Amino acid sequence: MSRPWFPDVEPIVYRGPQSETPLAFRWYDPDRVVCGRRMEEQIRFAVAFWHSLAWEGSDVFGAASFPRSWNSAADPLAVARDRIDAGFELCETLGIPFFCFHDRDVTPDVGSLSETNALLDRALEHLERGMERSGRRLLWGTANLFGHPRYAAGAATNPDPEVFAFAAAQVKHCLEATHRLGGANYVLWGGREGYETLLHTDLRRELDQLGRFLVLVVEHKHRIGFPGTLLVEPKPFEPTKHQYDFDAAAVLALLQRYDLVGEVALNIEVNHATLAGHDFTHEIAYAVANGIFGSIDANRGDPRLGWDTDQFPDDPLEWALAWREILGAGGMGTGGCNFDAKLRRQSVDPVDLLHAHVGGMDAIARGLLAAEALMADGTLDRAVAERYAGWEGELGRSIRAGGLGLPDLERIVLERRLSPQPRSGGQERLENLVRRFV
Ligand code: XUL
Ligand code: CO
Repeated sequence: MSRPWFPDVEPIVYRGPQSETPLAFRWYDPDRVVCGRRMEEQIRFAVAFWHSLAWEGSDVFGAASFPRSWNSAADPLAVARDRIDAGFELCETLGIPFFCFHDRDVTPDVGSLSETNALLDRALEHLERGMERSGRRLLWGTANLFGHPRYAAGAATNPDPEVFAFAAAQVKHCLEATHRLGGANYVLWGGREGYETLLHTDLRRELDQLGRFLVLVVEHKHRIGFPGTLLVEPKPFEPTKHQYDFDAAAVLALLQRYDLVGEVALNIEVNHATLAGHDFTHEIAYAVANGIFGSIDANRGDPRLGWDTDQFPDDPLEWALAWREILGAGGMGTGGCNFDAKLRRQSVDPVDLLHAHVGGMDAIARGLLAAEALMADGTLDRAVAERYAGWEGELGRSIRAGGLGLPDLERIVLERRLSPQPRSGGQERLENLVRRFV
């Protein structure tokens, strides 16, 4: 290892729920088998290059507040190498197996596309060597199609086809880089794919542009033989007022309309779900129910602030319910839990990154253990099965099979003098039950 970016910190290990050591795991125990897989393989944690390495604490009101030695070199390639080394040191200290990056988290835009790509490729050689040495893997890569002013009016949905072309060229390069690095997935977050006002927006045209763009990415994935999963990450607003990829349901509609079901799945982010007015678990359940669950961006919002605060996860109950859906669907597949989460601006020390990840990892691991116990207990699943039991009976089965029309159903009600009575949903009883496991 080059030099220690996180000095005086030993690799963080599991010490159990009673431990009082601040930098230790109380719940995340990578080798413990949960629902048939080691916890590390079940959760598949990833460090996000943008929030944890590139970002230095700036916000819309103020400048960078974090001194980050790995970002201080004069030359962009030297910054990239230091940043990458710091990233692997962060992953190794935390025992996190994966990382995620945008092309522009590694190297900046330096003018022409060919110069920008050449610089990125040189930095990625260093990344590749670091992966080999450290055994860390790429959960996903993505192209930043929102930072540069050229994308102010969107990338795929820009009124200027030259911007569409530029974005397509950028994604081509980034998808190929992700493939070369053995990435498990490739993510498309809509960024500025939305609008501020309909006064200057042709919504129908922009939707078609977005559909076309996604089709081109799918085509190229097959052209180069990328075996990973393509993921779209829904978000309701921010940076635009209204994003076309609002939530899981809106993205499913896009996939259906542009014939992309089966080609693209979802990267669901906690804070994006809550901004869309949904529980995180709802978005997961909706994706699972429609066969498009892919991966997770782990974070949380603040219920009092209506924006994307991207705080580290802290609620095992929320995660227990999410895990119940994910485990029910057979697990993460190629996906994982990427910490799309950032420090608060006053947490200026590099060691704050370690505390943040430790807390987030423990919350998610504790939720996983709770979900396992809840499912093993079986009471909750039995309560759900019982609630729908009628649908397994003669009437329910006939309706589901599609053999009965409205006149048939009318006849059944009249002949059998049906008078269905309300039954308790038992919500409070079930809430108490779930709390026993968290
Ligand atoms: C923005 C966001 C992005 C995506 C990747 O809110 O979540 O970081 O995850 O572009
Ligand atoms: Co995200």
